[in-house]
Amino acid sequence: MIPTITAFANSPDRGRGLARDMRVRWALEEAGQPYDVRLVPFEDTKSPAHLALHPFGKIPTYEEGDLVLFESGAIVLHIAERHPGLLPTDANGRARAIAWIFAALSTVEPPILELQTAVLLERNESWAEQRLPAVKDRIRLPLGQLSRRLGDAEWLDGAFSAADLMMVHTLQRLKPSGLLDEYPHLAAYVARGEARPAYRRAFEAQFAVFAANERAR
Ligand code: GTB
Repeated sequence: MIPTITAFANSPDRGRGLARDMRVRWALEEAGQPYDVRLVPFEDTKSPAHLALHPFGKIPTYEEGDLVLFESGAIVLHIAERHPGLLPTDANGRARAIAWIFAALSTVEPPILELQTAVLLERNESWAEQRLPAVKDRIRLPLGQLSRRLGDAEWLDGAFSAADLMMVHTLQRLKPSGLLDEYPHLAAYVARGEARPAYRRAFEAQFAVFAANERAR
């Protein structure tokens, strides 16, 4: 059965792969699983039809027959559990990969989101400039720890897995801040992820939406 995912019709990142449908597209490409995409205009994310799929009115969602999923982590894990190549086959390796997925989402990502909030939503506040150094330091702590653990290994724990997919996509958001460049091991790790053919295919597919919008203007 071909799953359908949702993505922004007009992603604010202008097709740079930062919205979270990219994680799902990338996992599906790694799995060799064809998929359909339903584009949702930003203003429709809170429509009753979309809220029926996603209780918080966000993208991505994933529909496969009777199954409807939301949360990019849960969707990627679902895909990884059903296709070979995205999770180790041994039980302990699998458990460790799932731990890294949680680490990406609940340890590394939250301070990165805080920086985005500070830069995008709070930039006009009188205290915005004062707050930034503390926000950046809260990112540097897990980044330094992650960088030391990764060292010059290719991937987090042996072969590439869904854990690397989630971590690479989480770290990518830091690129404009310059923070990633402070950690050469992590910058190289992200570049390795982006060089994967499945990543490239996923990126081109989401960029095509932006390119089509531009042509229609
Ligand atoms: N925890 C959820 C998940 O992982 O699936 C978070 C989903 C989420 O925040 N989705 C965002 C959304 O639908 C899009 S990805 N927002 C609509 C809303 O909140 O009303 C976040 C995102 C959007 C744009 C960029 N960008 O342009 O750079 C980056 C990330």
